[in-house]
Amino acid sequence: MKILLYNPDNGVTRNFMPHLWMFLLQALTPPGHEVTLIDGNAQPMDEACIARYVREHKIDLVGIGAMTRMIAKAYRMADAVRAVGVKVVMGGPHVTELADEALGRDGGPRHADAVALGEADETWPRIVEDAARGALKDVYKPEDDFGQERKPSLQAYPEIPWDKMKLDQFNLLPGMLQPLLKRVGGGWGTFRIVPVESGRGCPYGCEFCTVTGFFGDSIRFRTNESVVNELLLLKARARAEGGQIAVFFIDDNFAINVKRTKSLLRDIIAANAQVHWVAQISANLLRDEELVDLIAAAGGKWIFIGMESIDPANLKDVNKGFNKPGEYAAVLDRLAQRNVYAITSFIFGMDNDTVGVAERTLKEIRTWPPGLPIFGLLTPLPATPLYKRLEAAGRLTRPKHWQEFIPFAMAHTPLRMSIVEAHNEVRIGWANSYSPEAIEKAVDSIKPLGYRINIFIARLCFRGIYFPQMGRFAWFKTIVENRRTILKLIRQGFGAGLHDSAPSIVTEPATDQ
Ligand code: B12
Ligand code: SF4
Repeated sequence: MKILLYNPDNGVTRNFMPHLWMFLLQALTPPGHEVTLIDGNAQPMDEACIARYVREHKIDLVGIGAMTRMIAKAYRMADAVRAVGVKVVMGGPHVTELADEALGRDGGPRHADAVALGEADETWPRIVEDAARGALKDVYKPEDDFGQERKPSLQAYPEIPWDKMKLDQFNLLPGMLQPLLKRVGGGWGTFRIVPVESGRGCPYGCEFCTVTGFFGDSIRFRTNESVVNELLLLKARARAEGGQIAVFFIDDNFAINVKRTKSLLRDIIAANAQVHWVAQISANLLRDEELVDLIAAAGGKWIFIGMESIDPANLKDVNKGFNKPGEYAAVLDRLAQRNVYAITSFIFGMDNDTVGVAERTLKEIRTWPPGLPIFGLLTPLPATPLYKRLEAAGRLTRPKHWQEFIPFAMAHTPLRMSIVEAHNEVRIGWANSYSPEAIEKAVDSIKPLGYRINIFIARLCFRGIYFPQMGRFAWFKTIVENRRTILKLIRQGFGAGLHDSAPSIVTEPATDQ
């Protein structure tokens, strides 16, 4: 069979990173089938386009995966594929929670021929074989022989053939500059951010989060050896093509078992498998100095921290009382001392938030080392405890908000301010953190040129999460607005020599330490 795995675009940002599920399912496809991957964020497609693609390439089966926010687009694309007579299987967190919606059993139209519930590592080969025999079932569940839910062990993790895969659609650098960039520093002809997982599951059960329900509260890990080998493969590919690769460890809490994380980091260092990487780690686990030393030595550059709020009452409300706002500054300082910076994520519209929450949060942020603050709104995702609580209290204003996705819009009424006020707080957060003045201040607070460039580029990219930056004109305008900072960097670059200004992502440590 010819199989197409398709991930719809999120309609807001061009994703900076492809989705792991596609690569994983491709690697788990039984032999004898041809699998093509299309990420709508890198290759935008509409309904007519996917229908044409499927016809022209004689595709026999289409697999679509989507988060809640892209599900409306996913359904439209699935409808277009089914209209040309090709079967569609859907998977991922949204259809796992609302399988009846995808299968048209809730009174709405049917969008998928089959739905894969939960983790599909073990069910995917069965789905492919059933589809090849023309015997696709409606629902595939990860179960053992006794009908008990079964979470795949990650001990025998498939080898994703990163060295052979076509990754052209995921190069983040503009095509016309590639020949020139190939010769800069350690080679910048390509730059890709690749998702790698080292484990799954999180026991913390925060009220708004899908993860504990979906992946379970027991944590499973890959072997250190399999993770290290994957990093070595990625590193070798980047070198071979005169480019750079950075890794996003997509584990929900990369240091959930500190002992195991330390052992993985030690193995990465011992194998010289360092690439620059980002990982998500909760603040409470970053108290450990030795862990932070190892993170820095193993290539960690950015840590995503779900801070959510600086108000302990809010954190308690959403079952995230293990976050202690009083220690945020110390945690960020500990990282910054090792040139590791943080992506700090905040949620506004929580039950104890009042007007002014953005300014109160920004006041704290200004006292911290520079990072990448991001601001969102409390969102009731289907099947989360938050959804159930708000539904029971009659507070959902758009109970099926995913059917008409609106970025940065609430779907319920906060308790101590209005929806419009909550939206305004988010706008204040973004506008203040990503103004040309704020970006200049963040860059100026760091000395080494490589890190200054790093934070500047990262800030420009993150700005686009809230302020649409699609298209050349939007980028041109952003660059003109930030010309003062750009000129400062250029001046420092010429002072330091061109090679010092191009830190290599593949080799460690960065050139300008
Ligand atoms: C990495 C990640 C991101 C990345 C982007 C995604 C990317 N390019 O990889 C970043 C950091 C940008 C991100 C952002 C956001 N994310 Co996110 N993210 C994740 C994370 C941590 C890992 C995803 C992953 O690769 N998992 C590992 C793979 C193997 O699992 P999987 O994708 O679920 O796939 C398995 C199954 O679902 C199934 N499957 C999936 N698709 C398909 C398709 C078919 C055909 C089949 C058969 C099976 C199948 O098989 C796979 C193997 O078992 C997950 C949490 C998690 N642990 O999954 C959250 C998660 C997906 N994100 C979530 C959310 C809410 C967001 C944001 C909306 C947060 C925000 N408020 O801004 C944004 C929006 C992103 C956007 N731009 O649209 C939610 C989604 C919940 C939901 N119901 O939709 C999750 C589950 C976390 C949570 N807190 O609940 N995210
Ligand atoms: S710590 Fe993160 S992944 Fe774990 S339940 Fe809370 S929000 Fe979800």
